[in-house]
Amino acid sequence: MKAVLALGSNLGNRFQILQGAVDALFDAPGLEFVKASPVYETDPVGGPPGQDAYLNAIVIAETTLPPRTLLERAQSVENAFGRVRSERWGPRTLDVDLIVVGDTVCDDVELTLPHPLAHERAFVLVPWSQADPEGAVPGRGRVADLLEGLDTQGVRLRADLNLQRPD
Ligand code: A4P
Ligand code: MG
Repeated sequence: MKAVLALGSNLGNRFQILQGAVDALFDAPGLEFVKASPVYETDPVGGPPGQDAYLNAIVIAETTLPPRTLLERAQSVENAFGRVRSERWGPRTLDVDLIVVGDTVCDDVELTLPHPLAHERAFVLVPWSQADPEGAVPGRGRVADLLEGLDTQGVRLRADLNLQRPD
């Protein structure tokens, strides 16, 4: 199955954290790296006022893992980077969200797929459209079409930062 993962960081050495997350995510069987998007600097959406800007990127992968197992992998990588869960949408060293996993549709509190807000978030859709111009959110439509209705001003390319394939 194709899996689309969204990475975000707005605390600490943000780029180093994103690259470390890419390395850690693929450091075990069941998940194969396909492509990383460019890195974007993005205005925070939601959360407390005065948060610093995020770095966001999308990673495309192939997986044989059940979505739950993939979520556990994502959460253990978050934890490894010192993620402290305090405030919803608050600042974080690392956030790893599953955006889509194949055509899985599920609606649990613990795992909602496709990600319930991905289709309206420019900080997800802009990098995703660069990594995979044919990408689509099951039930919502093509990424390129979803982007048409969105304000993308708060999402700025950081051409100086490029994620490398996992080591
Ligand atoms: N969960 C359910 N579905 C999923 C999924 N598809 N992927 C559950 C990942 N997790 C999922 O998430 C809370 C719970 O969601 C988890 O326990 C998991 O079981 P969390 O990461 O602990 O908390 P959170 O991230 O603070 O809350 P939430 O609602 O997940 O927020 P989001 O949607 O992750 O948004 N602005 C910019 N510019 N860039 C960002 O990256 N990120 C957020 C966080 C807000 N604003 C942002 C950005
Ligand atoms: Mg999250």
